[in-house]
Amino acid sequence: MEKKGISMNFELTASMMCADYGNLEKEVKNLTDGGIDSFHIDIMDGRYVPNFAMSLNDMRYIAAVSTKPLDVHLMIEHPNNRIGLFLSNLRKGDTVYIHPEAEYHPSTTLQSIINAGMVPGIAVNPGTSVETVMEMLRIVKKVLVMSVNPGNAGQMYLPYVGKKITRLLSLTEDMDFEIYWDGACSAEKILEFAPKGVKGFVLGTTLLFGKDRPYGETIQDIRALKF
Ligand code: S6P
Ligand code: MG
Repeated sequence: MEKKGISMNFELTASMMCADYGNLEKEVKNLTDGGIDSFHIDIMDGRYVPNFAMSLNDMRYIAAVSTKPLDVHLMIEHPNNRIGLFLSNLRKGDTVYIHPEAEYHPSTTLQSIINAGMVPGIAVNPGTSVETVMEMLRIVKKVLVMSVNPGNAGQMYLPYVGKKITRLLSLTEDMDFEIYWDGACSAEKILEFAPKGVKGFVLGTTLLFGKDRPYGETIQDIRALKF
């Protein structure tokens, strides 16, 4: 049964760093046909996080072959130095998340995202407190709560993040942002957190990729979850 005021129309976004790069266009098509809502693009610079997953050209390619919105997660140092490269290759309405710790003046970067017509977001690391990002909650439309440390797919869920989600959810009553989940997303987590008000979930290796199962079936099963 749905809780009052809480919509079960949660969004599902595909973590494209987990996709098959030998068949990227087909992956985009299969996910689109399977009913995914958007494509999550994990951009890494090997400095802010100890990995290189996707980069500008990967994002550009997926933007070119997809009709669904992009959800760009910038895990790079000083995104403001290069934000124009990303914004000029996106469509209005796409989302861009920055990590506030990676920037001297994150509000300046967020303003550039807003000015370009994109949806501004912040990604909040497991070890980052709500207090640290409080003022930015007044600027952004989306908060991507990391339930794993950023850098890799296939990690374990960090249970202490649950309390932060509860705290952020209480703040949405007075502020204009939605909460999204990134990291180790399972059906159990969707069952637990969608009714509480988490608006969307990034699907990676835990639930969607590498399962030898059509994406559409998995997505259909998630949408058919009984709350
Ligand atoms: C991690 C990245 C995430 C992962 C996602 C993968 O740095 O931001 O978006 O790609 O967590 O999902 P899973 O289920 O493999 O953890
Ligand atoms: Mg991500």
